[in-house]
Amino acid sequence: MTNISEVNNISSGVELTDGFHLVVDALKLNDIDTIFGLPGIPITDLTRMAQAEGMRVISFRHEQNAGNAAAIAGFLTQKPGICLTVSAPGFLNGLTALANATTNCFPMILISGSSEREIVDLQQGDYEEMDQLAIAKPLCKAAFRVLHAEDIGVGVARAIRAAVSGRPGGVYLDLPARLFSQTMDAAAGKASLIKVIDAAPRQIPAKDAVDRALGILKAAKKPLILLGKGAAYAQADAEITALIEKSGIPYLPMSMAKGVLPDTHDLSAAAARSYVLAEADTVLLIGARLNWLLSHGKGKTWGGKDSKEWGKKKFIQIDIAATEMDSNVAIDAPLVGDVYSCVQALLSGMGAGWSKPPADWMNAIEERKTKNLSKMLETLSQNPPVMNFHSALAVVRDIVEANPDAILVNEGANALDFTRSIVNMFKPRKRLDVGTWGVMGIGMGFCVGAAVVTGKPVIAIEGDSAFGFSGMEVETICRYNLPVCIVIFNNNGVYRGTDVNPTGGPDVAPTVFVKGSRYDKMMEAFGGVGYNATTPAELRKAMEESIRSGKPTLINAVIDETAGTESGRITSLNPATAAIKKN
Ligand code: OXT
Ligand code: ADP
Ligand code: MG
Repeated sequence: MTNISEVNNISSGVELTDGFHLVVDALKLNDIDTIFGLPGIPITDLTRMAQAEGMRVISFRHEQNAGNAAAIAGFLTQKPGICLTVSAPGFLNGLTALANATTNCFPMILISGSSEREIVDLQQGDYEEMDQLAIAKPLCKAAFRVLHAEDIGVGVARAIRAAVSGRPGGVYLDLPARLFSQTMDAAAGKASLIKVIDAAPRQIPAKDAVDRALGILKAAKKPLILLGKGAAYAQADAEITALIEKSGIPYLPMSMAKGVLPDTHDLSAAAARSYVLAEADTVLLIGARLNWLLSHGKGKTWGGKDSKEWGKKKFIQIDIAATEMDSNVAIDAPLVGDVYSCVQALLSGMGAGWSKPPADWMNAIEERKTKNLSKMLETLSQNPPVMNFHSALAVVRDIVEANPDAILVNEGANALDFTRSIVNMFKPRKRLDVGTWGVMGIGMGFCVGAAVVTGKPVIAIEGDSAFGFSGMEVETICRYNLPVCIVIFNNNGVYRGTDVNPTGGPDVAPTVFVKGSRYDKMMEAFGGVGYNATTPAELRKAMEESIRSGKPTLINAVIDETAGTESGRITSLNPATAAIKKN
């Protein structure tokens, strides 16, 4: 490790600091106390020094998982999560997480060591040479490079502000190897650091925009509120609850907004999703985008006669990004500002005499809900001879209800979609999943990030394919002794385990894995607890024991390999299925 006191000895009485220390000091000054990363040239000493200076340094087996941990830490805390990687290959491994964070509006900073500019720019072949700044730029909100120790404070401050202000997202900070060993006068170094004041300033909506939104909402006969993960991120839980309860408007939570209000709330229309989307005449979007997950705000999902029709509904949209407005359909009342301020403004503008939505709208929703909920209860009460998604999730649903503070991480296709609709969430920011891209591989990174920054138990419901993308991090989970209970829905493959090679050749079908795999043994290899569960009763016992003990646990839940459908609930996006539907 570089020793600053050695430098100081030679330097005739002037106390010096160096790039390593300035980076750590700049982060600490801004209350950033955790780094998720993977050591190596040129940042190994940075990880050591950060730990020596009291920061938590969580070391991973692959940078993508460290990046995902940082991203979800950002989502949960509103502080940018830090991912630290080595140059070129480590940087590239972290880039998927950086791009995913940006897409999902999670604040994170990918800090990467890099090779020397002079050699990179002349392409002279440095160790792990790559023009990282140029590569990162299109994949994040902002990218900065620091060349001089005295600029580290500015670089870190700009990265923090860029990550959390406005629409949150990923930021890249490029630190060439030579920067770390640069020295400067310690007092001047300290004075060069910046404590960022009000990193994410409130953005108050204009009064005329609020009045316009209220006018439209008041005239609605069939209003609906849609909560997205921007609403969850905003930590405006009490204000959103007050708005929904005061207005009496039914709401739909997007996947990661489940739990902003408890899923069992009377005004939740989740169990009548198709009905309310098609029938509502006015929709208030709060921190949700009209992207593919909402069929772009048009077509049959929204009551249109074909896939193109739009314009039948009035949209009010709360979003911090003005450019989000009209991205898919016309927004009748854009409300640009932060969720907290916009919801507060609506609430105070509503006054005392706000009338609740017409009874026939509420009754029609209630009727659909009751029908769907009782259908669901009936399905969940069945106990088929081979455990399937439903009989396993009936157990998970009970365990999550009994442990409302636990965080649920979820990925897969069927394992994702069934969990989303079956498992109720009771508190905000407790459901973390594949997000806007539907990306596999967030699983173990999210588990580690969530456990580390919240200290709460984590339950991960993982498809067997999904788990494979980040599975090696079970060692990380064991190493830090995190209270993570991973349940693998093992149906022997991607979507199902039943596909066959049509040629009869020796290779199995592309979607099929080794049958009867025992993922629980992976956890045991690192000192964690493994279970193999073939019945709901075994699954329940294992999950209860895991939550009780808080020990790293992996439960291999054996699921009927015929039970899944192609791509889960998004079969229609498969090009072949889409072509069949079209013809
Ligand atoms: O109203 P209707 O009647 O329609 O009913 C709805 C609700 O009203 C009702 N509902 C309820 N009923 C009763 N009670 C309650 N509480 C209740 N709540 C709701 O239920 C229905 C459905 O409600 P839902 O779910 O809200 O609505 P819907 O219509 O599904 O919503 C639409 C969407 C689009 C919002 C929703 O479907 C959604 O969020 N989808 C996300 C889908 C997604 O992102 N999927 C992941 C990607 S799939 C694929 O890409 C995969 N890959 C490729 C790959 C990826 N992704 N990434 C990378 C890096 N590489 C490759 C791979 C490899 S998945 C995958 C692995 C799959 O295999 P696994 O082994 O991991 O998983 P298994 O499939 O389990 O084997
Ligand atoms: P979902 O997938 O749940 O629908 P999206 O990720 O598509 O959610 O949308 C989240 C939206 O929330 C983004 O458009 C983002 O700009 C917005 N957003 C994020 N944080 C805030 C905030 N504090 N205030 C207002 N809007 C926000
Ligand atoms: Mg599977």
